Amino acid sequence: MTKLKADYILTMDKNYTILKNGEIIFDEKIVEIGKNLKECEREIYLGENSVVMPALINSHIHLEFSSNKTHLEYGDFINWLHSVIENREELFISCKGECFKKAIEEMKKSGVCAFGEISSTGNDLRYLKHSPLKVVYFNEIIGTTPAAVDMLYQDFLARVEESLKLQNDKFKVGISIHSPYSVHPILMEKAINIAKTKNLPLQAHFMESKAERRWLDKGEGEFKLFFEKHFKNAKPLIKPIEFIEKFKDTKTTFVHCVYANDKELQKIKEINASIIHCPVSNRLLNVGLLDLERVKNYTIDYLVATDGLSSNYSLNLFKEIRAALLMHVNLHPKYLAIDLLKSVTTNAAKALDLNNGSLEEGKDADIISFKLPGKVKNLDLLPLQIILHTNEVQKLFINGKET
Ligand code: MCF
Ligand code: FE
Repeated sequence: MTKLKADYILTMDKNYTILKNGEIIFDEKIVEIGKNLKECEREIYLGENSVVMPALINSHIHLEFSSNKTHLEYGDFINWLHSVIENREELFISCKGECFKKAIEEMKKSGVCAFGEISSTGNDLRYLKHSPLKVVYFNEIIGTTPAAVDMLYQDFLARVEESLKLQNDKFKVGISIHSPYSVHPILMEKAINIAKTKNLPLQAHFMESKAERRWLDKGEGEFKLFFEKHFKNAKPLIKPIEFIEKFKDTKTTFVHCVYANDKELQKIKEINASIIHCPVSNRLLNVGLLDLERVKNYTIDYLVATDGLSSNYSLNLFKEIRAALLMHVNLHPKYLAIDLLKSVTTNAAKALDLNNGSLEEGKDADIISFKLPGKVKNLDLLPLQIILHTNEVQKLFINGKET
């Protein structure tokens, strides 16, 4: 049993309780949280201006692309996509053990205890077997060519089965349907059926760019040229609203949604899905900024994530939420900061079905601590100060073990 004492404890519980001079006792799970608790054999005071809060969850990344630094083209979504297709193999080959390790290490330093990995090859599985962080491993299905459907499905099935062998309390399996423009409806149907029978969470990129909107609505624009160049297949295969409907009765997160319209947001709400917002990725691919106010008006939960190093310069989740704080200039920083902390803790835990994200009795002891550079007199501003001043954490506990 360990007891941590900190100047500020941000519980992220339903009442959003902040404890000044608080204490938390835990083993693998959180046992008690409050003030002046019973004595423990191991007690640590974390020092002046110390903060304890739930460890963070990065709900959407692509580790396979972690060797990218300067290869991919930023500034235009379609050009980026062309550059992904051109560089994909080379980037995959150059990301082996050390590369995965570095990527995970960066997340870990920023206080991440769990991440949602989108894997299109299964290359990362061998390494993730020994990941120090919790993993939700989304096997990606992608491909529109009818003649390749069987082959793609067999490859996908084999990856799903390999990953299922690793399932344990730190490794969960999920399925990713890449997007409505890139997956053949037959493949989509089959993959979603597997998710339903095995009760696996789903994730899908959705309405990321204006080009995607135009292609799926009208079969026109830059995507038409893209498909003609790469696949000789120039018809959109599904209406966006039907795409969302296919995820009914599943646990799904839709990534990006920058160009989702009112009907689609309504549908996302109806099927109880959440949205993953990747502001830096959206900025670098120059697709625009998700309207968070609108998402909130539909009472849809949103999660913030980094996306992969394929469309970001860093996997540091504190940097990502700071970017979000600075980008959403129409929202009040004090209230946005609270929502952003929720987006990487409670909302993410709920969407990925993890037993963490808040400091409450019975939750997994996934906890971080760090120090602020000074006192915070007005506790309403604590979330904002945390986001402004934190890059790396001092301690990270996963299931109660310091990692
Ligand atoms: O989220 C970003 C941008 N949108 C779509 N896909 C990806 C992102 N980062 C990596 N990807 C992957 C995706 O999973 O790139 C490939 C897929 O395997 C692109 S599709 C030709
Ligand atoms: Fe992505």
